[in-house]
Amino acid sequence: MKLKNEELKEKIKNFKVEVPSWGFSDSGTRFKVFHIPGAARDIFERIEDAAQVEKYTKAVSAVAIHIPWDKVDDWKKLKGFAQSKGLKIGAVNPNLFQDEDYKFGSLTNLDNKKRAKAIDHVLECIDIMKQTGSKILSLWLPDGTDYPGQGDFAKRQELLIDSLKKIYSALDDDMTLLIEYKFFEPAFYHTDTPDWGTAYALSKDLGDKAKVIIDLGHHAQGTNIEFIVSMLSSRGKLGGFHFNSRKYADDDLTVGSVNLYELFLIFVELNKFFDLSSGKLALVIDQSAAMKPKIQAMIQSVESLQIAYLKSLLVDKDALKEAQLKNDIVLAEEIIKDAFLTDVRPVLRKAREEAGLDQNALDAFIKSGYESMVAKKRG
Ligand code: RM4
Ligand code: MN
Ligand code: MN
Repeated sequence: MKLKNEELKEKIKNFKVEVPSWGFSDSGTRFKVFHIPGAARDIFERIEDAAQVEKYTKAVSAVAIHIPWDKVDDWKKLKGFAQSKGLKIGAVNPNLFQDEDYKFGSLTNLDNKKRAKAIDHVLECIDIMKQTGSKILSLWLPDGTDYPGQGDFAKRQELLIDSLKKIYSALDDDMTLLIEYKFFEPAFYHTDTPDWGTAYALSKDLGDKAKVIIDLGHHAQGTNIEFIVSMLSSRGKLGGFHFNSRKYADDDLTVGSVNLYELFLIFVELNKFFDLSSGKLALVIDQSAAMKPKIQAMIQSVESLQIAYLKSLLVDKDALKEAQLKNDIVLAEEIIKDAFLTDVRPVLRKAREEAGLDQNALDAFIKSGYESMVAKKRG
């Protein structure tokens, strides 16, 4: 059975994603940071820009923040500011990769003082969650080594789980710790949380409040991410997503720009375990469009997610099941492709219209003149 247009519209109206504060500021590569005129300079401007994405899409649930990049003196005030813009503070992301003391590791550092400093930083992030009403601690660990012999894997894991336990015990019952894995960068020989299996094992050791977050740019080329979704979800350990696109490395390009079919297949798998219109999974965009105008790039990403989601809802599940039972490989694949190749943009436009939005979000935003206004105001 395929979903009717009415059901699709209902689903898409309730489908919300978090946007990253860091996606609205100047960013670059390790070669150069380019300035985009009017790009947000602090968390207040980042929230203002996120509110633009919400204004034209009505698909933004919250703004994920990065500490200390988004640090303010008064967190209650920031929470109120976000609310005044119709937004919430979403996932809080500690930064364990930019302090001199973390050169040889943060949560795995052999030096007790430096390790304690890293733990304290994450505890500070939990305190920020309490003040802003955030329920998600999103932890990416940069720790690793560059050369064989540099570190002892098992010892580092021992220190890591010990640090994580201290962090875990500070979480409120309704908070979730998401562990984000990545197999390279900034370390190149090994990282301490390289893959979903390691993140899964760590989350198992910690308990129910710990889960795994998948970043689409953090796998070796060709990895079947849909399979990872299935493995983690069926074990109750998938906690969220960092959406972006990549061609070669952790490119953080706008969502759906390089491989929309992969994104669609991920949603097909997600739908088996979650109602994505329920807000239960932390769906976060993690991109930094170095060359594109930031808000336009974010609207593009939101739209790609909406399109991939709508297409995934079109898979005829009963027919697929039957084809699988008969081992009719060709038919099974055709059912998947049929959904992917359906143009869902008319449904999206209709849903937008019914929600009082302009049918073309990107166009409406560009024509609004917001970009030239902030370029003048922000200098
Ligand atoms: C990492 C990872 C994290 C993000 C940092 C900036 O590669 O994706 O989620 O916080 O980059
Ligand atoms: Mn990420
Ligand atoms: Mn990344």
